[in-house]
Amino acid sequence: MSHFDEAREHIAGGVNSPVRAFAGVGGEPVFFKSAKGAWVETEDGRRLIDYVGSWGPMILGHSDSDVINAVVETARRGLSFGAPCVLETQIAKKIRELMPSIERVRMVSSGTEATMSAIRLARGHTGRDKIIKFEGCYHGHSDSLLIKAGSGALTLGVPSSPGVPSELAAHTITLPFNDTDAVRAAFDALGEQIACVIVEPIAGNMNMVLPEAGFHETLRDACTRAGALLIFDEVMTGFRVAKGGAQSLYDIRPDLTTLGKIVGGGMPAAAFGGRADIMSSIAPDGPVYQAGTLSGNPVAMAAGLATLEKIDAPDFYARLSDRTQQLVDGLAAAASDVNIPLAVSNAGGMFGFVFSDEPQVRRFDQVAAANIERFKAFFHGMLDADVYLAPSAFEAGFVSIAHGDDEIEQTLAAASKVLASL
Ligand code: KE4
Repeated sequence: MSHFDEAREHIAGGVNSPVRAFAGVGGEPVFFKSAKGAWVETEDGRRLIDYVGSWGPMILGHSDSDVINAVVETARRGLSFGAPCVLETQIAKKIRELMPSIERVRMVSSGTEATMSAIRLARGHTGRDKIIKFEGCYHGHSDSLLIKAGSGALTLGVPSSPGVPSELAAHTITLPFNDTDAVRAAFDALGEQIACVIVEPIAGNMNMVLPEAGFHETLRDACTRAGALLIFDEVMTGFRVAKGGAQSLYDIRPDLTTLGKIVGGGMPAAAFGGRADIMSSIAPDGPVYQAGTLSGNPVAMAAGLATLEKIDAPDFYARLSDRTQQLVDGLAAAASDVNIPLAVSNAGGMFGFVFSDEPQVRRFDQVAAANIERFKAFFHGMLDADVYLAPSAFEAGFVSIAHGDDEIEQTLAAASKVLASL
């Protein structure tokens, strides 16, 4: 019996999060046993170069000794208190130092919780119900965000999952990413009803899609004019694409930011925060309720704080960006050598590649129209060559500071062979 078969006898779908099940690429998922630096060791004794990094948190590489030591030392003093501890204040100060738009922060335990709370806060603070999100962006699995576009551009949303009441879906408007005309039309039609816009400032859940020039400025200006809040969902991009996240790359000051992944250093921790006047609406200061037994858990705070302190090192992002650029340039060259159309993108330690004829993908429909079967074959060819990529054509990839020349060269050598075989 395989690990997956046994897991399926006890765990729904055999996994605790759907993307891990390899449904997007076929075959059985790889079971990890341990990980160090850029490498993971599987239950069947293989060593793989890892470009998923737990979907983003492992920017230092797996099992960073300083993070592990911080976790162990903190755990020895107690796993959870349900009472304030200074570690929570220390990481809050560090987050604010790295992201000045965040004047007050609230720690939570997952990105879903962060975005769900930020949406409720935006609705409570503005007294409005409607929200705008973008096609291809994922913000976790809370009801208001599991919504896809209705039949028309401005018709209100429909659930993208059973279990989401249609009445709730009706308050979510889904627009095409990078479509500034659609944004303006939505605000012209519904501006005073809109509580917020939530956006992945660099989209990482439809592979990787960069914003076009002017897109974020249009969002910022439309929200300001209408009295709506701009929420940057930086769960993935925060501390990943730059020390100050995507908001520092595009020089945009969102009203609220959500964080996850790296902020927890691999432990269950996430956050939302932003303008002090808005955050004052959150309980206990304000009427918008939000809570969590393990919010600010000391062991998770220790992992996150140790991580944020290490990424704040001189030239950390210059080195990380160079490594990622080396990877995507190599992938593009290898595909070009065998006349396979491949659109690549990267920012900081995040990258994407789409088997598309488009030189750059800018919208979800372009990613959906790409050659998914070719992606699946590439994924498995690379896995056979001991390179672990995200098991879905709709996910981004992640490079850690522990990925060195050897790992990149081994990856590109494998890619050349696999691409030539497609
Ligand atoms: P979590 O609830 O999974 O911690 O975070 C939700 C979330 C929110 N916002 C963005 C931009 C995200 O990318 C995510 C979660 N990302 C996925 C990978 N694309 C997590 C992997 C999974 O679902 O297992």
